[in-house]
Amino acid sequence: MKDLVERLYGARSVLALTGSGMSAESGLPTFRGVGGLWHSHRVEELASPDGFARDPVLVWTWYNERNAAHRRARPNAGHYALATLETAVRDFTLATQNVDSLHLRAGSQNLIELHGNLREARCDRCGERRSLDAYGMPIDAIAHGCGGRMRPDIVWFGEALPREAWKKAEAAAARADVILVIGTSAVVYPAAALATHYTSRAFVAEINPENTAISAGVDCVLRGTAAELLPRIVEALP
Ligand code: BJW
Repeated sequence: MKDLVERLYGARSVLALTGSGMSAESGLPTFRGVGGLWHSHRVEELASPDGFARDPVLVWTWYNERNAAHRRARPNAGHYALATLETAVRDFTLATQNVDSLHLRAGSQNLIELHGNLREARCDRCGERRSLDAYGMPIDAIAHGCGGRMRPDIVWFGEALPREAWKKAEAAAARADVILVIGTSAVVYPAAALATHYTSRAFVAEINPENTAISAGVDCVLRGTAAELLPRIVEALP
């Protein structure tokens, strides 16, 4: 940890990449671990354009349940530590794969939501948007007046990430002195590439209780949880 703290102290530019493990201590499940979302649900049915075309009610029922869980959850000490770290570094970018809005609620400002969010739905034909409240998408409003269907404003498998968000994240990775990779298995691309392919100058540190696809290739591995380690790192900064 001492090495990472020194690197952070001397850094002009920092990128943090987070995944679902970031919100585990807020009570939200990860995707691939034991008890993860993909253990009880088939990915292709729920997180793909084909699955949505086949059964939009099933897909919305699942996302409405997740939306309700996100709203019940509270940001944890790790989310707050990243928001604090942002105030200590001049050029700090937080790129998250999460759609749960917990970084936003913890006060992070320069936030890129790589896989979208569950605050809005959009029509898959005309692009019209509507905000989602705690009840999510009313099932009887999925069919849109233009003939399209309202879908969650998130990125499914086979879909491109929002262009501006991706450009901004790539640029942040390319100029970063330190990249923190927190709570992600780093198997989903292109997000995982931020920790591996755009790191010409960066010291890359992983924070995760488990081994991941990138552990062997990073500069520093801290085995522990986000809510436990991130506050300690921020407190250790001079
Ligand atoms: C803790 C902890 C604690 C636990 N503290 N840590 C073959 C090779 C390479 C790529 C591909 C390929 N075949 C297909 C692809 C592309 C595909 C892909 O990457 N597939 C791989 C799985 C093989 N990617 C895509 O399709 C992407 N789009 C794309 O490539 O577009 C190309 C294109 C270009 C131009 C035009 C058209 C297309 C899109 C990917 C979208 C991913 N979507 C999902 C679901 C939607 C959002 C949602 O419903 O929430 O995003 S999938 C799911 O995985 C979700 C997550 O954001 C994402 C990442 O998962 P994450 O967060 O890493 O979770 P886990 O469970 O895997 O890991 C949790 C970690 O936390 C673990 O390591 C734990 O140990 C740790 N942990 N507790 C810290 N307390």
